[in-house]
Amino acid sequence: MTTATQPREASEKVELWLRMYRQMMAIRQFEAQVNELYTRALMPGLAHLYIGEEAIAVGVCEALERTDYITSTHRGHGHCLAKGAFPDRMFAELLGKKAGYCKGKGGSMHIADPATGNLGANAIVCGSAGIATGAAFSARCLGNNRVSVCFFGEGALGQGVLYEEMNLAQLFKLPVIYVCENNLYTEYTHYSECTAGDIAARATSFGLEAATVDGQDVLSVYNTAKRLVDRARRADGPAFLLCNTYRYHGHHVGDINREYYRSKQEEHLWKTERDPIVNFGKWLVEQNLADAAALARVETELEAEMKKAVEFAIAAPYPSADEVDEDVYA
Ligand SMILES: Cc1ncc(C[n+]2csc(CCOP(=O)(O)OP(=O)(O)O)c2C)c(N)n1
Repeated sequence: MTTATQPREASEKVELWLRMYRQMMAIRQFEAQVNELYTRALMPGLAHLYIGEEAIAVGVCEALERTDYITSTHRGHGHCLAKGAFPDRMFAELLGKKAGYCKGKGGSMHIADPATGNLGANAIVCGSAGIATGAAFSARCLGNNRVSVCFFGEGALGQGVLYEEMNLAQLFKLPVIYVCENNLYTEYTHYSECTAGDIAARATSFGLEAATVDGQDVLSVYNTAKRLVDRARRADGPAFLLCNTYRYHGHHVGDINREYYRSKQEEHLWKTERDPIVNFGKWLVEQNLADAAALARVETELEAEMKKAVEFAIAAPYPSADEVDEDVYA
């Protein structure tokens, strides 16, 4: 038996899937421009590109409300965009301009956007586990029903604070999800050389609900994240989501000779067979939900949008020297 709500639910799902495709492409095009800015020596410092990992930020953030919290990492542009930040203000931040999210004083690794619940990227590996858990604790105390997500790379598994936080979260049944993005390499070291045992079992040993997903499959990330977020919101406790993925570029934009720690064949395989955007696009076409030309248009539109955002940032003014000690707390 069909009901009147079924067509609406189906169309909402399609809308969600097309939005997820677009959002993944937006991150990819944003990051392509970051690489370009670095290569043209227009950006001070370095950046850590998220290309290849887009399905995780998008799948997880689509399972959240705008008012929910996230904390992010040094590889944080994707999380920030997926939670709803504006690309022009992000580029401005990367270029040290006053229009940036942190008035140009944070740069690539420290963008925060409270309006979208983004409590900030963090250059310290695992540096935001306490912040995300604290945000979940505040949500519990305030009774505002918000959920908190802590994104981190598998390198953070070597930091003791993660285990202190998971212990606390489980004891207090806090609404927090720890999302581990295992892109195989902690800087230039394969994770298997510095990570013993079963990763998800570390979380289950504290009693957290744990799940492992293919981080290149946005639907799998979204569906699992949604289940974990919903149960956290019901006060059923914290969770750990392990997403297996791959970064296409180097550890940072300057890491261009990667053959001493990973092979070209490995990179080629992930890029050609496991690409989250290409594969999701193929699926949308197979399901007759989009045609290839429409998806190509999405790419062109977003490329133009990101270039425009870069132009805004390049033209934007720097903060004046007499603002140097404003908004500085340490
Ligand atoms: C506490 C701390 N130790 C070391 C570093 C230097 N460092 C920066 S990024 C990084 C590797 C992080 O790897 P991972 O957590 O797997 O994230 P990925 O870069 O793969 O996204 C390291 C060791 C740091 N920033 N903070």
